[in-house]
Amino acid sequence: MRNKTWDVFCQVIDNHGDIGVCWRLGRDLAARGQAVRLWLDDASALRWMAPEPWPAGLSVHRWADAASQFQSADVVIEAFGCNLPDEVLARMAQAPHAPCWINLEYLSAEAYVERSHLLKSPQFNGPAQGLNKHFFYPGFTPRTGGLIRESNLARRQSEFQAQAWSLAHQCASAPEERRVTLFAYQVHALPQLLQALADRPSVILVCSGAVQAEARQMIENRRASGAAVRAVALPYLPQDDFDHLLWSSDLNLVRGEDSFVRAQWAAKPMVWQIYPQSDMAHRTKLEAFLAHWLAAGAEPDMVADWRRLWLGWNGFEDLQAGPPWRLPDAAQALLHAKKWREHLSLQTDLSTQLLHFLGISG
Ligand code: TRH
Repeated sequence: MRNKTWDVFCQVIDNHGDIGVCWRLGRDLAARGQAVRLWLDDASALRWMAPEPWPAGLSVHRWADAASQFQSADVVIEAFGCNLPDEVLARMAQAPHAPCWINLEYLSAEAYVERSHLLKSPQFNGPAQGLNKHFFYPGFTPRTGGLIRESNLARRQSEFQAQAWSLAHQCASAPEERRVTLFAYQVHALPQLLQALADRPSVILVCSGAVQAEARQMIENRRASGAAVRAVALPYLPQDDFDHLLWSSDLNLVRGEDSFVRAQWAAKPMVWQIYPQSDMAHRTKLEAFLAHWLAAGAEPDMVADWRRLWLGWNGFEDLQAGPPWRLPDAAQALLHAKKWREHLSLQTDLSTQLLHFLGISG
C-alpha cells in the first residue's frame, strides 16, 4: 500500500521550532499523498505560520482530545520525545496491526546521530508494552535521516522574483543596500555585527519576536550616529514567505532548527544562533556543524572570519577582545553557500527516507 495514515504528535515547548518542523513535515507528507493528522497542544502559531486553507490530506487536532479520539492507524510520529498520552500508547499496543512508532529527534551534526539513527527501543512494560519505538535522526550525512526538502523546493526557488516579493511585503531595498535577515534569541552582539556590516549600506529585516524592538532600537541608534544602516520590523510571516525572505536576502541570521535548515536551502551566506542549553552542550553541537559546513570548500580566510562571527554571535567569545569582526568576501561566501546546498541536495530528503522506512517508494 502506498498511502498511509500518519499521526504526528507535537508539544510546543517554547518558541516556534517544534510546531514549525511538524507542520513542515506534515505538509510535505500530505503533498506526497499521505493522510496526516497533526496533534498539537498549542496550535496558535498556525494562525500566522500556516493560515488556512490547509492542504488536502492534512488535518489539525487538539492534543487534549487524543486520549478520547485517537484511533490507531499506520504510523505514529512522536516529535522530539514529546511523551505520548498513556491512552494513545495503549490503543497503539492493542491495535490488531500495531502502527510503526517513530520518535523524530532534534537535528544535530554530531557523530552520535549516525550511531543512533534507526535504533529501536522495545517497550517491556507500561501501556506500550510489546511495541518498538524507532529513533529517527535528521542530519547532514547519508547515514542519517536527512533534512526536510520539499519536492517543489528547487522549482519554487527558480521561479522566485525577489524584487516583486520585497515590494509586495513592504521590505524593498535599494540596489546598493545589503539585505540582512535577523531572526535571533538575543542580540547582545548586534553592535559588533553592525560594525562588520559598515562597509556597505545595509537594511536589516528584523523578524517578529521577543528581541525585535531591542534590535530595531540598536539599529536606529547606530543610524542616528551616522551609519548607513536601517531597520525594517517585519510582521510574523507564513512559512512560505519566511522562505521568500531568506531567498531575498544577502545574509541570513537564523536560529533554532527549522529556520537554520531553511537558510541552508536558501543558499545564502548565513550565521546560526543555536538554541542555548544549560549544560553548554550547544557549543559542541555548534562546532560539529561548523566542522561539516566549513569543510565543504570554505577558503582559509573565510573559515577564520565565519568562526569568529559565529562564535561571537552565540556568546562563546569575549566581545570586547580581539580585532573587529569581518564578514567573509561576499562572492566567496555566496559560492560556498551554493556548494553546501548542492552537497546537501545529494542526500535523500527526510520525508522520502521516512516513506522508505515504511516500505513505500518515495
Ligand atoms: O523558534 P525557534 O527558536 O524554535 C525552536 C524552539 O526553541 C525549540 O524548542 C527548539 O527545540 C528548536 O528551536 C531547536 O527556531 P526555528 O526552529 O527556526 O523555528 C522557527 C519557525 O518559525 C520556523 O518554522 C520558521 C517559522 N517562522 C515563520 O514561519 N514566520 C516568521 O515570521 C518567523 C519569524 C518564523
